[in-house]
Amino acid sequence: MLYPRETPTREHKELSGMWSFRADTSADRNEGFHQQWYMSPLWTTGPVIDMPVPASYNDITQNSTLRDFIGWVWYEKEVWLPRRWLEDQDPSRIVLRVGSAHYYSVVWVNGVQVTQHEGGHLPYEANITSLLKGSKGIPCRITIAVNNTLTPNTLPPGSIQFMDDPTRYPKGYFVQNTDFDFFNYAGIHRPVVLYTTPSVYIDDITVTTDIIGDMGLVNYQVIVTGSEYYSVAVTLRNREGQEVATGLGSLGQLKVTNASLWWPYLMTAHPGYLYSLEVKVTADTGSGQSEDFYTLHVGIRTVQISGQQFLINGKPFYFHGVNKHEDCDIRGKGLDWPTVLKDFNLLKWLGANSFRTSHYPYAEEIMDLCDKYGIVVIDESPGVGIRYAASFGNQSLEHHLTVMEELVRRDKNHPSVVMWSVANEPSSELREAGYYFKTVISHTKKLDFSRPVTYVTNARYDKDQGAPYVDVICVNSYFSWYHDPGHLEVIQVQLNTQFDKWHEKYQKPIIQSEYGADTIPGFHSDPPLMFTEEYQEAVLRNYHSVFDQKRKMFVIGELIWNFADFMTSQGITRVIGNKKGIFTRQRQPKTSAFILRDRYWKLANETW
Ligand code: GCB
Repeated sequence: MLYPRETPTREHKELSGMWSFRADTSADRNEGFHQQWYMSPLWTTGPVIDMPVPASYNDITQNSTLRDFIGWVWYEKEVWLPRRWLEDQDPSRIVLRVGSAHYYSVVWVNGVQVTQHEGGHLPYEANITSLLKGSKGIPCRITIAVNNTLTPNTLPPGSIQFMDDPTRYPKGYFVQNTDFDFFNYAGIHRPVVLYTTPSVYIDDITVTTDIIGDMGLVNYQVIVTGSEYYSVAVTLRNREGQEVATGLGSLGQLKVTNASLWWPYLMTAHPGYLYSLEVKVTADTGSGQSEDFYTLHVGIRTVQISGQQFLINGKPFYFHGVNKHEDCDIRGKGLDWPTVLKDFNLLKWLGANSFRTSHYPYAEEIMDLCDKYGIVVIDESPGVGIRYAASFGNQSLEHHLTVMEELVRRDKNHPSVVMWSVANEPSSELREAGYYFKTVISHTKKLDFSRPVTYVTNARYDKDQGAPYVDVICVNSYFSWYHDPGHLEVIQVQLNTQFDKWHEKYQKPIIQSEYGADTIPGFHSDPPLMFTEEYQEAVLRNYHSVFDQKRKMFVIGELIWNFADFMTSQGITRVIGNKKGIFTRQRQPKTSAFILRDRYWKLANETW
């Protein structure tokens, strides 16, 4: 599914801003469907409030019921479309696209259901042309019902627990259980847009690249929908807009002499070099000629695992970066440009060359910036907290395969994406996990042969059932925190053992995909005590000294947990969220940020 870009043949109407909103607080959370709230303006069904889109709804009001709400919420917006979109003789398609809404969505336009979608982190769209053509003068009323309930078969999984004891809980009381450590923010998290395409249109483009000597090869495939009679012409332009290669036909290879390669941040003075691939489709529609035009950024680079090394453009790449979350005050997981840019500026300041999209796919707008700035990405699916036995069953597996299809379809053309991660910390020691991960990983490799695939484990090296199928071992460990809390002196021996055992068994490159310690900014103690800035610093230094012994051998990366403090559900181990950030939730540095900055810049200078 192509990102909706404005081009000479495509128009775009962004629907960000204020929407009408109503949570269905009825006992069975189903009044909206019974009473068909989509049939008339939402305000006619009962009280509505204003709600910004994109944003999580949870932290927008002062109402704790809405903050912790589980069930259907209803969004509605009325928009006028440009008259030329609606004229009968105009053959363009009108598409409604939602960047993401967590978790289930059902969408109506003027009371007619146009689509539904399961999954909270990937886009979906509906062709609504036939509903609107000829409807001169009628506003377009878009209703989106969104439900955040997680079950053993959703991704991430969860379970609803009813509390039936009337002496302890009010009637009908239930809670949402999950096995992941971030707040289950919900709502319409990414932009909603209406866009047009011609009736014969570019449906998909797939690009893979290769390098031979100083020549870059760009293999492309264009899928056109709407007619069998069309021609495809492609032009590749450099940053200056000069044409560097052209091709005809929907499948082909472009050769770029003296190619400027896409390099990660800090591996060259000009990271993130992007060409622009212009795709033009001309079709005979019977009533005349139609043309569609789309441009796609292309980074020429290769990714390869060779022995114990991870190579980008044939050079060993060491991941020195972070794990992130889409998380911020007030807007929760809603796309927020100031936060996005601040985060990229902090990554650059830190000298971080990479991050993992822990624990779900991030906004497409963020992926575009990774391409542009040369930030390398391990692109993770929402497969976090797969810890219920039922979550390894066929229904879950089928859904996981579908999610991987949607994720690869969305992100396959990003040069910044160098590896897929299909899950984080599943119960991979369970017998069922072997078949499950073998299937998900081989499916992902069939979808994209050009990138390695992994998942992130915290199981023991001799218990993990999925490790035989991954290309890179990604291990999380929290020595002196969850294990032997307070005992900094065990870190080095335990970490050495961890690396050596995994390596002995699998002979694969290893990334330390999480390590860290909760830290309340401003808490100090020397000698270090848990939760102080000194303790976080000491944990980091102990881990780093082992990384330094092993990184010339088979350790190919270190990703701190976490870039910034983030919100979690309430619990006795979380003091207003997870505090393992090296930045606060407001993006101010703790002492550890300076430690890592020093280290990452040294690593960058030493390696290249
Ligand atoms: C982990 C999880 C991450 C948690 C982190 C922690 O292993 O992968 O989601 O937030 O530990 O701080 O507990």
